[in-house]
Amino acid sequence: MSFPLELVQTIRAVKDVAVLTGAGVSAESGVPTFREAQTGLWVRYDPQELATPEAFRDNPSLVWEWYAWRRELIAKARPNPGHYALVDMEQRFPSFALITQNVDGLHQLAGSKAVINLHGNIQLTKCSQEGILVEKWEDTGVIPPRCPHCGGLLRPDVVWFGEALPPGAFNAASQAARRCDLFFSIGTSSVVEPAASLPYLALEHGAVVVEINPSETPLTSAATYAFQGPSGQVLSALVEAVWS
Ligand code: BV8
Repeated sequence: MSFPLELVQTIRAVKDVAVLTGAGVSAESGVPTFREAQTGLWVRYDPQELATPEAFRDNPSLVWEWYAWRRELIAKARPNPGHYALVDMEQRFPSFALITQNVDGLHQLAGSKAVINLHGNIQLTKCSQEGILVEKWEDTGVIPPRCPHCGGLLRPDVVWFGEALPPGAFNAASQAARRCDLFFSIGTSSVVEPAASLPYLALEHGAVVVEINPSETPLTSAATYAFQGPSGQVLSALVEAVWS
């Protein structure tokens, strides 16, 4: 795979880089994305219907089971070459921020340090009443399990549709997008707000924006460069082209 010389020179010259990743970065690790068909049991549910406070209020056991199924899938998943290319890139720039919409923890597992989790972490559980993280609870067979402190329903520590993002995370992500010289948007359908606004914030502040996705997205026409391909392959080829 070849890259425009101008882009290779830009990547070699810039000091401040920000990256936004979505579910597509974990696709080559076998983790289903949101908008591609949900496999097996979940084929009849729309993730946007399940990842909401209303779904949890109306059918807490269904939502808990959906996350248990996803946690099992993710527990078997390993980082792919795209995750490792981003670990490599993090060492190459004086300032680097990895902003992820993913809740699978694969960036951290691969060794990325400067990770901003916009939408939480599926491996963490919190009390739906107190909002505090809960590590251990009695397994009484009741689903969802209950908070050992207050008896409230336990839930995954992720941001559902209609819920606010952790303010610190989104502020840090916005700052990174404003100050960077180069912004990568990788493996995201670029439709979920406010994360989807970040590449435009970078563009407004004069950054070069590079999109990597096998398909077109609403960002594609606005991006400075758009590479259509799987992130594991494209990112590995890019690291090779710039630093080998
Ligand atoms: C909020 C965690 C306000 C849970 C997720 C305008 C402004 C603000 C809000 C809104 C707005 N308009 C609408 C809203 C509401 C809503 C929203 O954006 N709706 C959309 C559908 C229009 N936003 C929210 O509700 C957000 N909250 O704004 O709150 C507020 C403020 C104050 C007080 C109260 C409320 C919260 C959004 C977060 C929802 N949580 N996840 C969980 O995981 O279960 S969203 C989830 O979907 C992901 O985290 C991700 O963010 C999002 C999008 O998914 P992607 O990562 O892009 O994945 P997707 O499947 O869509 O696409 C995969 C892509 O990969 C594809 O493009 C594919 O081509 C590509 N691909 C495939 N293979 C590969 C690949 N790419 C590379 N390599 C490959 N091999």
